[in-house]
Order: sequence, then structure tokens, then C-alpha cells
Amino acid sequence: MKSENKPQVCVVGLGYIGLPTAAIIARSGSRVQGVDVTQSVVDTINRGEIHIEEVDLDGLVQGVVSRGLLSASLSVEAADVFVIAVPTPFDKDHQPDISYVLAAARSIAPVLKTGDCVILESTSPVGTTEAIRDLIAELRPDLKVPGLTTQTPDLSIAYCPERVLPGRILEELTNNDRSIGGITPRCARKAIAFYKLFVRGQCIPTDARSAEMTKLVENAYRDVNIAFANELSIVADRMGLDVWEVIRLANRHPRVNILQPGPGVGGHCIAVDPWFIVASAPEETPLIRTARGVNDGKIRHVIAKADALIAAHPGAKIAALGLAFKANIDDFRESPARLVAATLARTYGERIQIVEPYASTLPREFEGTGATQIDLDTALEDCDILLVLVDHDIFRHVPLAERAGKIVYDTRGIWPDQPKPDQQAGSVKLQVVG
Ligand code: SAJ
Repeated sequence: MKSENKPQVCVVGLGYIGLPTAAIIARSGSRVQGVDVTQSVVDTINRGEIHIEEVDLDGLVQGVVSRGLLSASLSVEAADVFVIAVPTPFDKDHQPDISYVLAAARSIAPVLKTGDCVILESTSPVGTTEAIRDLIAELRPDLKVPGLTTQTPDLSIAYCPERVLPGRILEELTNNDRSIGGITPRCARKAIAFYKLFVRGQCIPTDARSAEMTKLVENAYRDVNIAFANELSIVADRMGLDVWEVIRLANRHPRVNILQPGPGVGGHCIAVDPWFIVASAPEETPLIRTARGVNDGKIRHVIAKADALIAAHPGAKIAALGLAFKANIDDFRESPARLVAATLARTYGERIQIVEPYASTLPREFEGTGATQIDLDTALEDCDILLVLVDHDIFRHVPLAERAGKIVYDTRGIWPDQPKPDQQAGSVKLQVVG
């Protein structure tokens, strides 16, 4: 049943962005068809269940599926608005791969009709929305496409990137401002009218290429700033300074806001998107490229430093705290914590014990290493070295009394009250060069 005056919507790609987006559009009263290439994903959603973890998403999906507003399938059917939210990975040379986006556009093309709106949400190199337009023009010569006709076009095509934070997706999908980049101003207006149905934040019109670049710039900005913090942490190690204290003090300056160092940058966005800018302008991006190198180098620095600490304490049992790519989520994609823990597990085997409350089992790369998963209480009782890799709240809240006698390497700065290594009985002063 089509809801009155609401567009019928098709969302292609039901992952971390596509599924919450489809569910929120459905909640606003539109009938939504979700499309995914994986049968098990389609079946799970049609049962009213979810295949990813995200705060409050389970109840929302269950509700809209049971009301008949959201259903999933393997193939695209006719709709009024098409939203593409498929992955855009990069290859081993850091060149973006837009083949999933083009495949999605190809699947939509046969059912397009006059008046439809096609929106790309996937993070994409500049020019991708135009590439979709060109593909549709080629596949559907009967339709007048925007930017390639002097007459009123039959379709609207726009780029509207998401900018939601995993763990806060539903809230941010609704409340964040959006850049809405039309192939033409008319396309942008049409897309804005659609987003206004479910977005409370401002919808700001622009052109498609500027919107594509804006999305990349947002994540590159964060990557560069985290790189600065990570570089400082390596310098502070060399100089025997507490980087957290230095950053805390520097941030008292009214115009300084240094981000937090960590074991490196993970997830599927910030470690990937800057490369899309580098690929488009390799000669003009030394800073963005270097930031990527610094953040990846921080992972190696942490591995070397942890390795030196463990080697200096033969027989000590080590608890690696966390595998997720950031705090309080169960997302282990491109996670520096996971890489650090797995590397140490391969060297130190059963001496390495993993605490990850958000994982029911250890990822595949731990198989055969001898490393085991334990709970936090056991780690605090049994382990001599605590290696903090993720700032989950459950770790942050461990009181000093339960870790005072431990040797701690805190890559996230969650325990500022922990005695410094050279104040700890039996510990060594580390001499690791980044
Ligand atoms: N990190 C640090 N230090 C910090 C902040 C983050 O080391 O001070 C690390 C995290 O531990 C994690 C990585 O950076 O490993 C990325 O985490 P994040 O919370 O900065 O970002 P994501 O990847 O969860 O989501 C980002 C967001 N982009 C920006 O904040 C500019 C989000 O708004 C985007 O929608 C998302 O990428 C995306 O989908 O592109």
C-alpha cells in the first residue's frame, strides 16, 4: 500500500548506512523497498531483524517491517526515489573502486520513469554522480537526463552524502545538516524536498561535485587532525612526556583543540576517504598523504612499544583490552586494536588474552595463535600487563585500586591516574622509537 502523498522509495545497499536510512524513511511514512545482493541480509530484514549492530535500530526495523513500510529483496522494483548506499572501497594502490555504485545504477536504470529522483549517498570520488548520470543516459536513451538536455529533464540526479557517526546513526541521520548536491539546481531542489520528509537538520543545496568533495574533505580533516595527535604521542614517548597532559593543557588555549591520540585510525571511512582526494590530485596532496602515513605508522609504533614491554617481562600474562575500531561499538572493520592484538598473539601466543565485551568470539586471525578471549574481571585478576587498545566505557570505569599493581600501556589515555611506568615496581623505562 502506498502511503498518501509520500514517495515510494528504493534503497540499494542495506549496510551500515543503507539499512538505517531505509528504516528512517519508512518511519516517516514512505513505503520503502530495500535491495541487497546478499540473500541472508534480505531474509533477516524481512523477518524484522537486523544483521548489523546499531543503537535502537532493531526496534525501528522490527516496527517498520511489521507495519509493511519496509521490505527487502534481491532486485530493484519501480519507485519514485532511488537511494544508492553501497560500498566504495579502494584497491591495493589506493585507487577508488566505484564498480558497486555503477552496478547499482545499472540495476536501477531499467525501472526509471519520468519524474524519478536518483540519489547517491555512498562516499565517492568527485565525478561519480556524473558517471551515474552518463551511465543512465547510455542505458535509457528514451529519458532526458539532467545536464545533457536543453529541455526539462525527465529525471533528477543528486549526491547527498551521509555524515553519521557509528553508534549514533539514527540520531545523526535525523538531526545532522546535509549537503545536497544536484547535477543541476533543479535536481538539488527535488532531492531537498525528499530529505525534508525525514531530516530535521538543514538541507543545503550545492552542485554534485562540491558535495562529493565536501564529504571527502570532512573525513580527511579528521584524519589530518588525528595524525597531529598521534605524531605528538610519538614525540612525547621519545621525550618522556605524558602526551595526554600536554594536550589537556594546550586545549585550554581558546583556539586550540587537539584530538586524542590512539593506536591508529580505524573504521571504514576516515582511513579510506582521504585516499580518494589523493587519487584525484596526487601531486597536490602531500599533507593528506602524510597524515595517512602517520596514522598507519602509529599502529606500528604501538606494536613495537607493546612488544618491547612484553619482551621485558618474560612470563607475564597480557590482557589486550578491546578489538573494536573505537569505543562502545561492535564494529571491528579496519581496526588498529585488532591488528595490534593479532600481531602480538602471533608472537606471544597463549600469553595474550583478549577482552572484548562487544565480540562473542575472536576474529579468524586469532585462530591457531593460542590467544584466548577472557572477561574483564578475569583479566584484572590474572593478568600482569594491561594493554588498553579501545576506550570502551567498561574499561574506562575500572578504578585505580583494581589496576594499581599492573603494568599498563594505555594507548587511549583512559586512565590518567595510573602511575607512570618508571614509578611502577618492576617495570622498565621504554626506549621505543616510533
Ligand atoms: N580517533 C582517534 N582520535 C580521535 C578521534 C578518533 O584516534 O580523537 C580514531 C577512532 O578511534 C577510530 C577512528 O579515529 O579508530 C575513526 O573514528 P571517528 O569516531 O573519528 O569516526 P568514524 O569513522 O566512526 O565516523 C566518521 C565521521 N566523520 C567525521 O567525524 C568527520 C562520521 O561523521 C562520518 O559519517 C563517517 O566517518 C563516515 O561514514 O564517513
